[in-house]
Amino acid sequence: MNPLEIVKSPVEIDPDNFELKGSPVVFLNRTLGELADIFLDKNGATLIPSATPVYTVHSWLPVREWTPGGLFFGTSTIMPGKVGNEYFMTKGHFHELADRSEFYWGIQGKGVLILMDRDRNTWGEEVYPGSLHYIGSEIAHRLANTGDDNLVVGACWPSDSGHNYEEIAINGFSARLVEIDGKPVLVPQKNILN
Ligand code: PAN
Ligand code: ZN
Repeated sequence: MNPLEIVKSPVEIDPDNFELKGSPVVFLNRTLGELADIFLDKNGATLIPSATPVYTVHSWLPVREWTPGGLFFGTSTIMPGKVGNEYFMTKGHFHELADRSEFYWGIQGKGVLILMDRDRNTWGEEVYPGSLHYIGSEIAHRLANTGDDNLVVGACWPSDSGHNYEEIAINGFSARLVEIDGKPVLVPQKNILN
């Protein structure tokens, strides 16, 4: 950059679909085939084509991962849908440096941000356009789409957070977000496991 020059930022949010445009942007598409294990109803998952996109993430990583003091930015789009009566959702994770926090904010659609602390207490925050969410230290987080349209959520997290997916892959969250009588309800996992 030249002194006194006014330039455009290399990355911007597309106002039509909220995806990130520019460079460098990392794009991730998570299909049902690779996520089937996270849903309770394994049989229900086989009834949906495995190539069905469940969510996409566009991320701008302006610095190398693990750089202390930097920030990453992403927009996640969770598609509408259910496996059995469980809403389409993200894998969910603790951060690998588990004290690293994160902001989420609702941009489009409706859903629930599912949060779980280290004592395995799980609760949710409603996500809607304009909702703002501070995900504190040592809190696992997962997004679920409870609406009929795409749920789009912005996120900003420290560049030295990392992602610990393993713990959730093994132990899950202690509650699942399912539709009961047309409404989203967090149901303790032990009560719905066979
Ligand atoms: C988000 C998430 C994104 C996808 O950017 O990574 O919503 O969810 P999973 O990573 O759980 O698949 C974030 O929380 N970053 O830290
Ligand atoms: Zn995170």
